[in-house]
Amino acid sequence: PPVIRRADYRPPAWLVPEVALDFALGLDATTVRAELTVRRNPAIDRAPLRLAGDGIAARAVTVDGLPSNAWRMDGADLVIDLPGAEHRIGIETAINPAANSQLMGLYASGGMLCTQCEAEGFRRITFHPDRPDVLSVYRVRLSGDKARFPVLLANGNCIATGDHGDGTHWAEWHDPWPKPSYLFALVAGDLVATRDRFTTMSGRAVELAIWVRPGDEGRTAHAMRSLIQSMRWDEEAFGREYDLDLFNIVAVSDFNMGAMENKGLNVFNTRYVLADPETATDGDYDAVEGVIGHEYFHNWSGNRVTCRDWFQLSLKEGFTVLRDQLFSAAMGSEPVKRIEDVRVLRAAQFPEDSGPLAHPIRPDSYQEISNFYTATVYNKGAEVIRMMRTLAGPERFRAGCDLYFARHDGEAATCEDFIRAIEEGAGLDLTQFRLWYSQAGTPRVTARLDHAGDTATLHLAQQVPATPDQPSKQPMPIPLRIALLDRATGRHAGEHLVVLDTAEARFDFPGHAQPPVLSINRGFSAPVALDAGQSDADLVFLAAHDDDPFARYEALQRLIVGHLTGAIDGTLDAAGRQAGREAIGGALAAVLDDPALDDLMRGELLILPAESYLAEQVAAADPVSIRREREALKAWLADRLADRFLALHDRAILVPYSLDAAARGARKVKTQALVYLAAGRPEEAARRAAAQYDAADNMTDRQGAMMVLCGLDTPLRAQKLADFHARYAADALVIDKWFSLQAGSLHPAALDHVRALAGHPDMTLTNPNRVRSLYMAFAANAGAFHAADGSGYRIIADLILALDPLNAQTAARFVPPLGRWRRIDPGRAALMRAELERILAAPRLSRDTYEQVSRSLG
Ligand code: DPP
Ligand code: ZN
Repeated sequence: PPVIRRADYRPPAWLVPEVALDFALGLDATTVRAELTVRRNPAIDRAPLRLAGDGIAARAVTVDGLPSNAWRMDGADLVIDLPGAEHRIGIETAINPAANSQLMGLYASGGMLCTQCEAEGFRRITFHPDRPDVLSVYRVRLSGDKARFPVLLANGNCIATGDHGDGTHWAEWHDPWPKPSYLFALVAGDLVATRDRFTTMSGRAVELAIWVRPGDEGRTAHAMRSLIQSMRWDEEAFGREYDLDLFNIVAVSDFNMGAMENKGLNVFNTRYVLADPETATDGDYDAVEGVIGHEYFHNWSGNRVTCRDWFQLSLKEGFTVLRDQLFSAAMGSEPVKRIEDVRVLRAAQFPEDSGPLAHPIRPDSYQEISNFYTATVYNKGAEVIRMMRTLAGPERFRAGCDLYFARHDGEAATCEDFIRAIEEGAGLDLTQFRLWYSQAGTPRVTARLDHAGDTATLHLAQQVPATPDQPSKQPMPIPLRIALLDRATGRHAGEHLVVLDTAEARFDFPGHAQPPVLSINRGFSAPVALDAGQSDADLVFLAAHDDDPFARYEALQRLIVGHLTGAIDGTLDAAGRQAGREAIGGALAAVLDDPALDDLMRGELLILPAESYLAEQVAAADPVSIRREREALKAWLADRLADRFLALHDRAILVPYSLDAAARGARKVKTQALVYLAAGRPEEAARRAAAQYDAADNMTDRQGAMMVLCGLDTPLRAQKLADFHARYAADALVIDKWFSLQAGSLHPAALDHVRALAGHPDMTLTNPNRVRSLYMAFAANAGAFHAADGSGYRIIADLILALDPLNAQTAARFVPPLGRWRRIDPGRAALMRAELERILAAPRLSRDTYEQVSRSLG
């Protein structure tokens, strides 16, 4: 497949100011009549009109209303030689939505029709330039069977409806805002709406509707509340107002992504819309709020200002992730949200950045753009913009954003445009900062604190590791929030922002008669890996006294990571192991006892570093010893702190269900206590988990109890799994949990369970949520996936081969776990490579999977 390069960008030869689409809808036969008004880009002369297609054929072409044969196919492109500067092109195509298993373009899902066009799905509907720098005003006519498709939706406003009198009806939609084709959407089906209204800051009344299948309307309240909060927050925090009279959200069961920000018609994976206490966990509630916010915020950061080309994806995604993170922080606990965001970054993005698929947040080349909807583009992209905000301060950052929106409204912009607007609006020089956009790899920062006389001196050094295609790197500007804590009082005289922008630097801090304790990268001000070489005693001190909640969490994490990596790589002797455990036990006892902590934060502090993060800390990971050492520490802690964990569970189970922070916190620590007890007191844990399961009046408690039981060898495990399945057999999203719980469990036979579940009647390759529920949970379960005989790798490789012809985008998402082979012990690495090579040898591999596998072997 050809390689597309950022450096090769050329402006479009033809613009398409208007698009009119007429759909005669049918599940297995839909006819599309498109009329494009095309205008020659005066800057580029003589180029023919080139329209992209994918798996479609033109039945007829007209030019200025007359049948034409001045067109030809060039590969998948339709090319027309046009004499003038402006023409009207008519094209008729026919598609079969029911046969569209790729879920790109127009497809059928459970009897309804819907679209997904980002990034390049529109060309599966009709021929079009289908590039984000071609913006058009759309007029869309939908007609179809009244009984099958009583609801007909598209972008913008509904301007007319009618009945054909023959059992079919029609609706006409007009979107006044010029948009790129990837934001086009239509939905047709038997849907019911939950409705509300929002009045914008300038007084515009907006009708809100969330469309779901009949029967699901009782589960939309949280999504609607989140939508209204998003609309209000974007006005207050960013001055951004909604711009249509209508905002529609539709929930769809078969969906590759989480959701899609189509103008005025967001299409969502059901899992990010539907929530009620019986079927959704607290984590699900947060995810709904976050994704509703994310897609809504795209209306400005993505739709009003879109991307010039797909290399600029982080322009909208990194920025919008930052916006949704700030929103969720404002709706709940800011420190807890920050800790969660960093945990996701470390679990998903750090491994990407240190592996064969590493790429800058603004990539330089791709074969298939779907492969670049990554944790790097999204989550590291958000961290990079967050650093600009830290450097500027919130007010000046806001001024930069205001300038960006004002300057580029209605345009397709670049990352460079964004940086320049922040530079000018916020008054920053970001010359060197641009390296964050071009260099891949997680910088490693070393910090040492000296003390002499009354001065503390901070020595900092940075190193940016080599990544594919980028063997040598330049130093980047790394903003580090620091504080120097007095050992006697635990206080400090104020925070400093130091910027490390050279390979090495020193910073002097006078006024310290005694050596202070260094608190560094507070709030995770820079997305770096830090080696601060601090003693266990200092880390225990910080875990107890640091006034920055993130830094407090981080001190505890570093204490535990230091101990576990020593245990994993065998550098820890028996005395060191005991001393480390005592230090961690003491720090966690303090966390359990501290009355000033709320339970949400306590629950965060109790979460041990993830296996994937630990694997990042050692040169060649042996997943079995990582699992063994982590579980051994857990068991030791459970034993040492057993009374405290039992008391915590006893206290937490008395708190009645509600969505307030105290009740959510109680639910979090309730299951945390069981997680520890399961390692050290498995029988007690099983008994309590079964009781928690039986008494549960909400999914958080039920799933937490089920998770603990799934990891234990107890007859209660099968018993409660059967009950869970029977209870929720009709609810796909909960059955997804049933698969995930088993595939992700600590049970020694988890791999056998996965093999059996692959043949379960509820398993299907046609629903991405279901596929992910089993196989993603499995691939993330290091103890099972990395079975020494390679059978775990074979399961994932077989899945990729089976899924690739059906749904290439989702299939390719399973390649990265196999691509980690360089960081795994040599025996396993060879088995992982062998599976990648087996995939690569398969005939007719999709571009998506081919690119990921070949890069992974690279
Ligand atoms: N729908 C995906 C997102 O919102 C891609 N734009 O991130
Ligand atoms: Zn997005």
